[in-house]
Amino acid sequence: MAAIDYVERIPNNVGLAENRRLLRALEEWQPKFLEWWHDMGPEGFQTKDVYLRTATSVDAKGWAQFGYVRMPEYRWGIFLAEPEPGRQINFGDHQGQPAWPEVPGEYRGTLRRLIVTQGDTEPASVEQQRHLGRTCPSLYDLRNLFQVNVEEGRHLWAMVYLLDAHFGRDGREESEALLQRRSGDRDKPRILGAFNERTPDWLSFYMFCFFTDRDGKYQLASLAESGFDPLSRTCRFMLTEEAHHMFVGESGVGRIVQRACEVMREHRSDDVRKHGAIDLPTIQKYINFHCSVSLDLFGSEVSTNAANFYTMGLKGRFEETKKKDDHRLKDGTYPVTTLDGDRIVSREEAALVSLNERLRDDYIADCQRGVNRWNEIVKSHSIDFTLALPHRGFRRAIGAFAEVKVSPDGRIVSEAEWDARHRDWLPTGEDAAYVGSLMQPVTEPGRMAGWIAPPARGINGQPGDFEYVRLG
Ligand code: BYC
Repeated sequence: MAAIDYVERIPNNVGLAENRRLLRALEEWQPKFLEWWHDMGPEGFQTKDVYLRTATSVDAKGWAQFGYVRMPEYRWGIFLAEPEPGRQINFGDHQGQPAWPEVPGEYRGTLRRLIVTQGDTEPASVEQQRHLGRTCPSLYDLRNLFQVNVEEGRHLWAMVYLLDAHFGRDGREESEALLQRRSGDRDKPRILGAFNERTPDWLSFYMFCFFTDRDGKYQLASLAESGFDPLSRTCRFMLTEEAHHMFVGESGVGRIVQRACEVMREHRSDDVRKHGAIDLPTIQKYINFHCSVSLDLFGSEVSTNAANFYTMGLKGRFEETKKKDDHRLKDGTYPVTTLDGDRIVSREEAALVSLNERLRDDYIADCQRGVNRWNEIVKSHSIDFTLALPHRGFRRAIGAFAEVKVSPDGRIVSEAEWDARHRDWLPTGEDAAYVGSLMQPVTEPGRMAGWIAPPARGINGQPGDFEYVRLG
């Protein structure tokens, strides 16, 4: 079962050849996907050979194979994690019942909405990043960008498979619509806020991979708990790919921090812009922006949607089965950070409606671990500066804090103070212009732009001057 059928036009481990109706639906969708990829995928590199990994099996040993591929020829396909024999629904009203191989009729609309919301983010991120190739800091980074892009494309395939296989005509219509919305388009935007923001430079790209892909990790992990077994198995395999995207983000920002510190030490000055590096206060502003946008992706602190997803058995908690409670949550409470008039307070709310906040807490703790590792880099250069996550209420557009202005250190501030200070907290036009001015392509094997340190090691053990993308 784990082996992937590469003879078929659509590689898969779901026995697609035996399901003619589904095969036809996906074969009809495939050229539309390729058309979208040509129009909205990475600009300017479609005919180049890129050193990519491709999934070859879903088991832990050796699911990936590395080799040169032209992106439009990447073997996008459908890969589900191995079924767990006798898997049960582990939470909510259906706890203890066998996991569903098919969509339960009464939850059809809700489940479809969740899958569409998840699916919509995948092509959106490719659209957001499509122009970055032209300004890559190295071939290593260019290759990582494209690896992320093709895998987001595959994640779209994963959701389209679920829609086409389990939701009939509605599902096929949704699959088409996923290719029609466009990131940032006023008339047909992507569904969630963060996916309509711009990713104008590589600092933003790494921040996006660190913060926004990490929301992907937590949402996918919650959906991997789903009682709808095909969704669970799909998300479990997607999570293995997501880990690399977060690595690209954390190591990318870490290398920029490293370069800033090296330049500070070398020139005994904080003014690293003079020497073509990105200063730590600017990096902090980008953290503030990308963290706040990504915190919105968890939805409102108190949410009946989230309670319903859980009670219905559709979306669990992060590491649901490791938690030691009744997995129904009808009685418990959970501390939620929220507003009480003009004060920020922690209030016990019913556990069921607090599930978005609980997931956000798990996410913030994970982000903090990454920020700590960046601070280790700063400390190792004996520099007195600490990067920090902004307060969860900072610059929020969704949930209780959308009504007020909160400073990064967690004070409710007046409009006047916000107006006076927001330039210290968020990237200004001037900051973006400076970062933009550094975005000059470096494409010689082994060379690196001056604002970022080289990676600790190559991809798949390759040497520093490896030609990750053949541009010739
Ligand atoms: N922007 O009760 P509420 C990834 C809507 S990232 C716009 O507050 P709920 C990836 C919400 O839809 C992971 N709208 O929240 C990363 C609802 O609308 P309706 C993506 C928003 O429903 C990088 C209304 O507000 N996966 O994979 O409990 C690269 C009230 O909702 C936003 C998922 O999100 C927002 N930020 O939770 C590539 C998983 N937030 O229904 C990929 C699936 C809320 O009233 N989605 N709204 O019209 C979900 O689980 C939930 O939809 C959410 C929202 C967690 C997003």
